[in-house]
Amino acid sequence: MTEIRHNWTSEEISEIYHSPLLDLIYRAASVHRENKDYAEVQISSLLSIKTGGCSEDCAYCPQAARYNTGVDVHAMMSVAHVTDAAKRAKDGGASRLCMGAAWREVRDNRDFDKVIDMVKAVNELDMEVCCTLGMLTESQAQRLADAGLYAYNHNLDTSEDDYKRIITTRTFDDRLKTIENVRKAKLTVCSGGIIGLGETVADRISMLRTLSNMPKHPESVPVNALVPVKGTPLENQPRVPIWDMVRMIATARIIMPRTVVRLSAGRTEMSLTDQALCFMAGANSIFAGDKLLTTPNPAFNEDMQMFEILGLKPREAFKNGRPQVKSAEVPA
Ligand code: SAM
Ligand code: DTB
Ligand code: SF4
Repeated sequence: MTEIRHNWTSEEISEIYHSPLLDLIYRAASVHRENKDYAEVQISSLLSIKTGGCSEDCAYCPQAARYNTGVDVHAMMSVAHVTDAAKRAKDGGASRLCMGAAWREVRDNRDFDKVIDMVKAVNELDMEVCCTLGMLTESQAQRLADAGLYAYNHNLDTSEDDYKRIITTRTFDDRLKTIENVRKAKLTVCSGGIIGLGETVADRISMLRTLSNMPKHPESVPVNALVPVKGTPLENQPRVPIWDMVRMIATARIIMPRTVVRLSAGRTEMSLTDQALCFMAGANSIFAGDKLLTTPNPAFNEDMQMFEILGLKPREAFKNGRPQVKSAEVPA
């Protein structure tokens, strides 16, 4: 079994990232095959529960209020709407629902109470529930955990050095602090980044180093390819070459051997062959359903055809155990 390490150096990660592509894929695939369930792919479905109008200035994001992206701004969705969407996602093969809100941070108000009700309702459907709501305090993380949340997504997006170029309205340390709060509440951590923002390869390596040197590796690491959206400062960024995506996924797989590595945004621009390479390189999760948060994604049935061709199968929910729901938060 590959040893789990938390002391990777930049040189070591860089050497892995830059190794000849086929050697890199072979090594990552070998690490991946130590996992007896290597042919299983965890499927998450995304749902934007509060869309647009965000106060932050993330240069990639169509939901930042300050950019003219034409995104349909929506207030909080109803719990009934979330339940319907979750049922549809489950029927489509998803084991996890990830609810996203265009918030800078969670506030202790009625909207957060509603999110708590959504978490309970989706948990009742026997699906893993994930949220991505921006910054969180420790007590907010605990409240989500008590309601039955399974995972919290909070991406680093890029390296510490590159962070200010992409986002000025919060710091890299703010990000790390929230991840710490999520860990304190014993939730599982989903944290990764985006490639194609105009970062250097050294930035990618630095971000991977931060993730792999956390006291506990994130249980899932999404690797997103930038979806350039008109109206954002990064609208004219060139598409990332598939080889960069493969290198990121393979490197993540090698340095975080037991982590679920998610082939995330950007799949509509990838062929089946491109995606097959990513799975070979150790990706074992996707976002499925025809929409990410605001941008298109392949439809469930297309992905099921891809799974059929590649001999992959969806992973069932709660393979690694269920979250504890506190009696005070048990749904009525
Ligand atoms: N507002 C919360 C936050 O920023 O943490 C949660 C929602 S935010 C949309 C979640 C993540 O989506 C971001 O951290 C970023 O990694 C990803 N994302 C947003 N826009 C993207 C784009 N155009 N292309 C790729 N990934 C994107
Ligand atoms: C993640 O790493 N990628 C997802 C999810 N976590 C929240 C979001 C991708 C968003 C792509 C742009 C959009 O659809 O708005
Ligand atoms: Fe807001 Fe999140 Fe988009 Fe940044 S990534 S603008 S915080 S919704």
